[in-house]
Amino acid sequence: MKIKNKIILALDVQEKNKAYEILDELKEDLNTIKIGYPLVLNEGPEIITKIKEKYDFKIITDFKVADIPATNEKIVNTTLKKGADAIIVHGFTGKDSIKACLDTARENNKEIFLLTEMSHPGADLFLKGASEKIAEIGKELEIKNYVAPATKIDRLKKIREIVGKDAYIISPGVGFQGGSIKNTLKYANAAIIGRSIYNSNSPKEKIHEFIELSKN
Ligand code: OMP
Repeated sequence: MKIKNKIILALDVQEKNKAYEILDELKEDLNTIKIGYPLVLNEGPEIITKIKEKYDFKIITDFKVADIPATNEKIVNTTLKKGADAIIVHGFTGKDSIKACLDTARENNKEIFLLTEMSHPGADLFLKGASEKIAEIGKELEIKNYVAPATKIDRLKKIREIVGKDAYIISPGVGFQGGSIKNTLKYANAAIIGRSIYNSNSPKEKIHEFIELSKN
């Protein structure tokens, strides 16, 4: 997955017209977007197919899949068949649940992103201890793609060390949650950015600011 400008837009708006407005504005600056519950629960899962047909974006669906293997398989299969290119999967549920997602994605010729550690402060209570183990399971299963936090650079660095230089890490928490794009891109391949862009008066200017900041 080659991510243009190393930025993935987290399109957490809820109305499809708002989503289209932002995508129209940013279609030259991006080639990858992330959509999840906020938009899909409001507009229905067909929104994945509609965006895929209307635009040229790679779509990562953020459903943070976290169930038993049999249920995970159904969630991943349905999502990918709607047109998503990849799906984000929680790691804390363990190896069998992760593997069910990975196998289903492979059957569809698509990908999973394994979420190792979360970006918000509350995640430290449980996920801090687990994230290294989750990354190790990912490595064991030969998972290529990971999600790790831009708000906790030491943790992002540690996860990069475990998954290795060839793994693909995308990192949320830049901007609104306080993470810096420049520091994040030292260890991650791309930054996931939502509110700072879609809530801005000029999403286009904002994204160009991030692109500049990532270089300087
Ligand atoms: P902003 O904080 O608005 O830039 O959005 C960040 C996006 O990344 C949202 O869609 C979150 O749901 C998502 N996210 C996190 O913020 N933290 C995580 O640890 C994991 C994710 C994610 O899996 O994408």
